[in-house]
Amino acid sequence: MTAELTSPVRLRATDAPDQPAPTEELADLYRGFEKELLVPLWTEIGDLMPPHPRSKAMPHRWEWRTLLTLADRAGHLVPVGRGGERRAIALANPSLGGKPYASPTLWAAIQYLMPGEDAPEHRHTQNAFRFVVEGEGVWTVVGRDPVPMRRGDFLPQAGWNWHAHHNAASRPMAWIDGLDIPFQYGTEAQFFEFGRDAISDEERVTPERSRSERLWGNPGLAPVSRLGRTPGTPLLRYRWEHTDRALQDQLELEAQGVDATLERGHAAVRFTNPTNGADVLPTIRAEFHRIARGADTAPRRETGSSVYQVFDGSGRVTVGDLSWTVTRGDLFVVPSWQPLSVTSEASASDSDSGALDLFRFSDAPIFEALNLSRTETEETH
Ligand code: 1HN
Repeated sequence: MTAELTSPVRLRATDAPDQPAPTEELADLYRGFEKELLVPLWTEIGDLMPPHPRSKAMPHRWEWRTLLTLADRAGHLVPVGRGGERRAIALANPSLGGKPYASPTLWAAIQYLMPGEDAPEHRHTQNAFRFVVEGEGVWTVVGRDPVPMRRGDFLPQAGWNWHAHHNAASRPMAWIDGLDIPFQYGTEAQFFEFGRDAISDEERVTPERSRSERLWGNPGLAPVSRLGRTPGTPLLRYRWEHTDRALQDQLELEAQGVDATLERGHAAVRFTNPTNGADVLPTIRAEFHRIARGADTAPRRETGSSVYQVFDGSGRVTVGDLSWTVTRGDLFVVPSWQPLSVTSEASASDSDSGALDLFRFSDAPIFEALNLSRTETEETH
């Protein structure tokens, strides 16, 4: 607590109604508050109870090409191993004081693994996922189950699961990691443990399907003996071929006019836990959005923050007062209650469909669980 916060100067600067004229007696009262580590509400209420969310984070975009170049340099200069654990380079929101936080609740990083490299085994209470924009050849070993990672795959991993990564390919590989690190930092309830220094030979194979996929990856079917046992999703890999087909099917159904609930030119799917249809992780929601060529989305804002990555295509994104063109791999953050709108603008280098494909993750499960979830859409369509 600083003197500034409790001094009469600060009080006079506020709009607090019906304040007495400053006197020596009043100044003495405020010195008394400060000495006893007390803060009167009437000097603070505007900041403590704003009329609507005012995020400390700001909208920002990071260009994938720049991240990839720096990650590759790190790959050649900085080893990965015990202690540092991961060659992960976090997005630091420009208004969060240099902390490695994309938003007040979410961590997002590019992770880079050189050919033949291992990232050692550990576990932590933080919930995590990987999303792959390019490359293949890495598998992640979660609870001794080797899970291949390929472009477009989404790999959630609930807290307290052992995990390590290995790059079996002849080329470096990059992907993004999302974790609830900033949120858990605030809870002061985190735990972390080192695992084995090396994974076993049996884990150094790349099966076409992981054990997790064989148990949980058959649509609409759950192994009876395993129901109701995991806090997050037991399915460790959501394959691109399924996501892509679901999006394509939605867009086609909408274009055919046979389903009036679908949004025009905008397909959206949520990654869900096959045991209960809930979010994949207790604190993180993950979705995939496809905006058809030339389509746009109405400005929309919600409580809680999101990070997006462009998977394919190009477009224009507006968040609050800021606007950027985005292309494959670029990441941007949408702070709480800042309106977001997106326009798909195909460029010559984009894939045939000209659609803008966006991977999104957010802290929505936290806000929904606490009854703090609110959404507003500007109806311009
Ligand atoms: C972690 O375990 C991973 O397993 C990525 O790939 C990023 C950031 C902080 C702490 C642990 C991973 C992480 C992390």
